[in-house]
Amino acid sequence: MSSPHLRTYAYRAQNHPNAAARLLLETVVRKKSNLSVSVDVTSADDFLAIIDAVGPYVCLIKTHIDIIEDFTPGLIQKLQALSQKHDFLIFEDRKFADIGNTVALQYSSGVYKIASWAHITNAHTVPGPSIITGLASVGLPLGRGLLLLAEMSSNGSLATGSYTEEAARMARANPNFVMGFIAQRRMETVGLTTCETAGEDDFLVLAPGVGLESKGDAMGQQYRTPREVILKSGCDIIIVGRGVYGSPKNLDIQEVRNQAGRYRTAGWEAYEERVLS
Ligand code: S5P
Repeated sequence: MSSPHLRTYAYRAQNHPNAAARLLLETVVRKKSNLSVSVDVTSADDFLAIIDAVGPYVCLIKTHIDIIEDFTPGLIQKLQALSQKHDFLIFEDRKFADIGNTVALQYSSGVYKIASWAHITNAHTVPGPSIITGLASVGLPLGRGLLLLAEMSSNGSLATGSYTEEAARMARANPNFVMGFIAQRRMETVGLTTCETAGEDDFLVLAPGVGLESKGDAMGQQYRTPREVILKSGCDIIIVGRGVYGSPKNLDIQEVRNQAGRYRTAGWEAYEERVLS
């Protein structure tokens, strides 16, 4: 059997054990889009305007809900209405990083009640496997999916080597709730000993640090092109923030739409080349 990244998204959708991963892969196929836009703006109006503009081009909207200055619970209802209107899933980039009991409370409760609306969330592996147990106790009954941060796009990241390998092993031990990774490359052989071979697990790799023009920012972010990420590194979904919406101070919604279309095309062409060639 070929490595998962050489199979079509449609094939992988039919066989994935995690409900949120299946929904995501089905959405990717329906919309011919492996683009996730990361909407990192602080005003609720800008947040909704960007999502409404990019909605037709994305499979997934990534949020940092705690940066919105004028957050109200009504914002979640508007986000969900846009998710219905444009047919995309929601990924809250919460990066949980505490003991199981605490992350279960942070995921289910508080102001944001993330588990009630985010199909997907993510976690650092620093605390060890108990972070998965804690989050799964809340998310699995709701059909949610978890991504483990196995690597980061920022310069000097400590998530390398044996840390990344351990994250891969933690995922393999929890394939029902862990649907994949935030990483920069395919992960199926990472962390295997010399006598182990890759199993049938299909972990999706969602890759941030994607830009068509810029190579980075002034705070350590590093960008690669959609082609490098999808074709050369074998990741499944590109996550693009400022490459799509530019500077929130000078939002130009028509330009946001154009950029979303451009990244969608670049990501999809790279996928077709990977799978069909
Ligand atoms: O390694 C990472 C992991 C994440 S989730 N590097 C990242 O940049 N991210 C997130 O992706 C980051 O928090 C931000 O929301 C987004 C990248 O935004 P951009 O504007 O640099 O494309």
